[in-house]
Amino acid sequence: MEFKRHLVTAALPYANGPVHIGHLAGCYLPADIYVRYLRAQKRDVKFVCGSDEHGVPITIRAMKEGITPQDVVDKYNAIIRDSFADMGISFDIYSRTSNKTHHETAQAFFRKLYDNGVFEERESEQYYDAEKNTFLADRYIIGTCPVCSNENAYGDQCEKCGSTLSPEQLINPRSALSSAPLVKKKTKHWYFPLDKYEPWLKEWISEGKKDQWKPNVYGQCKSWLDSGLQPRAMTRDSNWGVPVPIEGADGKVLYVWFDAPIGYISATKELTTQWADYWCQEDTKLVHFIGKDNIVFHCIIFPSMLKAHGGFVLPDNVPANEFLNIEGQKVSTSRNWAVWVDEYLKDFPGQQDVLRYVLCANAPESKDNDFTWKDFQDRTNNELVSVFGNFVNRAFVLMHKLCGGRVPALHTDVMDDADRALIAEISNTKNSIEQCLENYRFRDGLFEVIDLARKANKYMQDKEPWIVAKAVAAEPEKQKLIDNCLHLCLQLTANLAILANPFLPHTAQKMCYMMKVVDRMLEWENAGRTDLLKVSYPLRAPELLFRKVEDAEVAAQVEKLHNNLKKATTPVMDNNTTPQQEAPATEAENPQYQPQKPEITIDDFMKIDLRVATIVKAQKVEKADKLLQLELDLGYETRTVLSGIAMHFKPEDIVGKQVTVVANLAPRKMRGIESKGMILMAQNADGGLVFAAPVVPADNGGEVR
Ligand code: B3M
Ligand code: ZN
Repeated sequence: MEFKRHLVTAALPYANGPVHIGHLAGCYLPADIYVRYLRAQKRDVKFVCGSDEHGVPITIRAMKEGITPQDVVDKYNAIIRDSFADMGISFDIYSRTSNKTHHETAQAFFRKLYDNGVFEERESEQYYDAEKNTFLADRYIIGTCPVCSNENAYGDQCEKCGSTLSPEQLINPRSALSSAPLVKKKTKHWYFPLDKYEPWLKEWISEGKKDQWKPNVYGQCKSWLDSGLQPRAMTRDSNWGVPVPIEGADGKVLYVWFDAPIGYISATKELTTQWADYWCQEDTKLVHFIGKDNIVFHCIIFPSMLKAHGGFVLPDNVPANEFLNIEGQKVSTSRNWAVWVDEYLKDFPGQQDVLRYVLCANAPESKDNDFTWKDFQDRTNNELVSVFGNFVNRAFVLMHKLCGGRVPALHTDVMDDADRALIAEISNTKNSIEQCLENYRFRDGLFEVIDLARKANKYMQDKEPWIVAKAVAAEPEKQKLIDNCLHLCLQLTANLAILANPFLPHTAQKMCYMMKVVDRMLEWENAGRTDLLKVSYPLRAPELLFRKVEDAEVAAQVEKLHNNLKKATTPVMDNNTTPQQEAPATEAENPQYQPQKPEITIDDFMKIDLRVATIVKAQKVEKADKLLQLELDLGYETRTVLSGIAMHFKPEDIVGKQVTVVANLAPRKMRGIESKGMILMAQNADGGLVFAAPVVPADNGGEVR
């Protein structure tokens, strides 16, 4: 199908907290790169987003902070909106689901389904707080977890052990709002019969999208469909949300996941009177960028709603990303283990593109990935500064030094194979990047950009114009070689600006300024050309495009993360649930309990020789921040074991401690030292480690069974 226009959406963030870099990497940055690329191609595209301002997380945050839900959304909507703007996430509109247009649009949508007889009305018994006169969402019911006895488990999930719960399973359930005893009361809700849409969904997804959607997205859909869909309540008892627009529905609002995706439609309506072209014309390509926890809502529930309503396009693609972990741990907003975008921007002013670069280069496109500050530093210093920035800077400096500050001519009579190869590289790179971006492979696209800069550096290094310059006095015709080299390097620089623009828009702007060209040069069709800068055109002095990230900055950020970390306690409401990056209740975010590994037999276990040992010596390993070199007394021998615990323990503090060693582990060399075995550690919720060792002193060398 030939698409005439694109409608690109990015998940509406809950306005109950700031956005963190996991949100950016998962959804907003790839969406922005895609849209900037389409715009550069002069394709018709609208990019819509906004704050999701309803739902239980927001009311919980309000209670926690002692303010109204409206205060909460006003506060966080502003913070989120500014972070996005600062990062150069170029929405055409950033709306809010509390807007009038949205309430009207969502209500009309519901009404249409209601009038068409789509919904099933069902009565059920639900917990009710008689003192506050309100039904209680599962989150508002607290009780003792039947699994781990945590006394503050929620009605939908125990935050301590990660179990998914229902209020019925809680021992001694109580209200989070008051001390009134819980009562059960009948309530009526409207259910969307997802089961009836199952055959249609199977055809649409299993047959239509199998080869088109990313495997992680398709796989999740398939497993939902395979396990069978159930009717889902699309209304809630609450006073915060979009009121249910029918008679006899007082005190009821639309389920937040019913109204939120309709927010994409409302935002488009606010943006343009032509909104219906984007939503109702077959030749619109609708693309939803989201994080993986939103897949079912965007691939199954919302399309079924659109189908039931009729007249709307369905998503062509939903390129959801996986999660970005931070320094090896899952992001957790409740424990404050996150890198917040607004704080990054304060700590690294003017360094938006550096973060865009690192997050794209390390984007969790097909699996969860890890963000570390060390990697941030390495990528910045070794790729942006040393490769990209360095090349552009040298091209400018040499042009000023050897070519009088003007774009030198290209003398075709002395062109050689290297020159021609470089020209070919430019258009090859353009084509490759197109392939990548059309297929949502943003990391690969970015690597192509850096790779072109790398090749350009090599070209310049091989041509050595600074050496050739020494011969020009004696052989004036050699100036032609210098001219050709710098002519091509500068044209390549102009191309780099175009190709990097979707990824690094601030940098592309800076480059335009240095080259004294207007923004229009950045149009995609100009990529591949080698006549972008006119001969004899005077260029500005270079500015450094990127600066190095210092060791001290890395250390400060890592320390900040650890200082911010809150112990995983579960006092009532001390929680900021289910933002983009955190797993929803069904797939519990649960840093302290890793999923259990596949079953093994007793024979498997008996192969492992576990022994008690005492640390008799400990020292740091040079140039390895994580490793400690330990000498262990196993009774029958002393041996060296390397352990990755240097971030957690000082060598002098652990001498004399008893440990459990995997004694028959194959030896391994690290940093030139042979490690014979491994010591066992237990990991706490806050990432801290403790020795897994006998509680009372035991004999060294004793078997642990
Ligand atoms: N606000 C959930 C989330 O941020 C939700 C997305 C809505 S997209 C329509 O994870
Ligand atoms: Zn529990």
